[in-house]
Amino acid sequence: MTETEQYTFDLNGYLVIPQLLATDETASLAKAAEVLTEHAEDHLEDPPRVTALRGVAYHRDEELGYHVSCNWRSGDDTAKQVNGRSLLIEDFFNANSAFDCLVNHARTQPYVTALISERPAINNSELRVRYPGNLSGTHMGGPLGAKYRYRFYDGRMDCMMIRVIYFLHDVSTDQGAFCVVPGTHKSNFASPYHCAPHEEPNMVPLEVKAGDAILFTENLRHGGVPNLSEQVRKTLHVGYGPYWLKSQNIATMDQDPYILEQTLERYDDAQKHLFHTYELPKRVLTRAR
Ligand SMILES: O=C(O)CCC(=O)C(=O)O
Repeated sequence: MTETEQYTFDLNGYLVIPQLLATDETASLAKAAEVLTEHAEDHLEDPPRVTALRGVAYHRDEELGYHVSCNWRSGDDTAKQVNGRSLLIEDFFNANSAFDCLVNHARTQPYVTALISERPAINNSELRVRYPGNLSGTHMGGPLGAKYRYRFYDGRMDCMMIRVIYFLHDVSTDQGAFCVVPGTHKSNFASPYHCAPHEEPNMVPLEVKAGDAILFTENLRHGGVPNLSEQVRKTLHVGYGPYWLKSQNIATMDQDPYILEQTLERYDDAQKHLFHTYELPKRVLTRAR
């Protein structure tokens, strides 16, 4: 992470990183995302079901090892009849070895170690599929408590959770851009706005090209503006935190990461280490948070 990137991340709470993925990585990830989306669409309503946080129902796919839920998130009730859907396909690493390149990704890892002071682990993996009409509601920002806090401590940045969004195709504002309120990872007040992301003052949509990535602290206020185009937006999200923070996927929140033995068998030691979390004694956990 360069000096300029450190300054910018600390100031704004995010970075847009052009071409973090190599061209061949973008192509093979896009293909794997396409295949996985089709599979998830076909099996969405199948058993077995997992009831997750806030009562959201997921299908756990025992063949490919992912969890999928379908969400409606549109500001417009008429749009809801025909579109506005999104799929959240969690634990995509199990589904296809094409995703292995994102585990200990050589260009991403230095950002991770610059932002998380303890040994980092992967705690979140989702393929987000946002159909025309869909938006991602705004969340986070301000004083959230310890779980996702951003801080500057001991002469360095120290995040409890960061996420990297990898873009597999271009995304303009009208194509449902990821959006942020810069600086809200440090704000002392919760946002007073309870509206759709594109209606929130100070919200900035971030336009990107295929192969770009957005890196942000989970403390930052963020969401996704409506997809007003005909393009289905597909993005891969990978979250990191200290090794003792368990899964932050919705289907398996605060449980061990849902990584199958057969997936770990494909990985080298450094990759395996990124899924190696520990149970801390409760008293340590309370203090650390
Ligand atoms: O990509 C989006 O539309 C929103 C993503 C988001 O809210 C998240 O990663 O927490």
